[in-house]
Amino acid sequence: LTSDRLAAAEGGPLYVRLQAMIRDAVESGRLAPNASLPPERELASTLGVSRVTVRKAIGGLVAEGLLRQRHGSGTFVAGEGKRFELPLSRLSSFSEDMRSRGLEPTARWLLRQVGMPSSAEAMILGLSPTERITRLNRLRLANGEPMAVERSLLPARLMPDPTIVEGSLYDALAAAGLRPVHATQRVNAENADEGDARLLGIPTGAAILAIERISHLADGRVVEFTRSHYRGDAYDFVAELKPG
Ligand code: 16G
Repeated sequence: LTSDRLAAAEGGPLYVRLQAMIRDAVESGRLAPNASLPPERELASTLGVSRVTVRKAIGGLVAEGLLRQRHGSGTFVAGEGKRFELPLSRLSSFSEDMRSRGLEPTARWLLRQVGMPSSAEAMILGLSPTERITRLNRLRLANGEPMAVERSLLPARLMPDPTIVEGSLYDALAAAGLRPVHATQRVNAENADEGDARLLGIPTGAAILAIERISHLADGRVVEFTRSHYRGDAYDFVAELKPG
């Protein structure tokens, strides 16, 4: 990305020419998938344009899906649209799913606390309204790339100290003898709100798959209620069907 190339870019307003230059750099492979762009300030000074122009150009390309923005780590070229296939009918964990693909699962904590449930939450977990619950909200990443935002609720009786969940919730539950053995899932399509979009590095309003899982222990007690928002551009959920 140089000022010479910017001068050579197709006419129109400056930010449009800047977009044309970046698009060309991506299409020609000079900017590879996942390559990061220089910081806004640096780009503005290299190209001799204002930061407002750079921001406007990049904002448009993020909305188009050519670039992604990751909170705190800048702007980079979107991946090559590789999609993950996940089984819809197995009681597996995010960490296991990613490891089985040779990817490193990590999490960024958004919330990890014990508190009182709303009446709806108490009902879902089958608790009395005075029983405390543990809330775990995480951004889930695979090799550093955001994949899903997960918000889990557990009875605090089963998970009194949420700080014991380091990487995998299911590993922490298994260690306490509380690995779920049965679950029901509901899947629906939604549009990412601003908060989730920022976390996932996708445009606001982009398609996401919202999955709710209620998991039970062998004795039937509910151990988790998790709402997962998966990037619609990164996931296919597949299920094996038998005649019913
Ligand atoms: C999966 C589950 C989620 C579970 C999590 C545990 C779906 C749709 N959801 O993301 O309910 O809480 O795995 O993963 O598959 P962890 O053990 O890596 O924390």
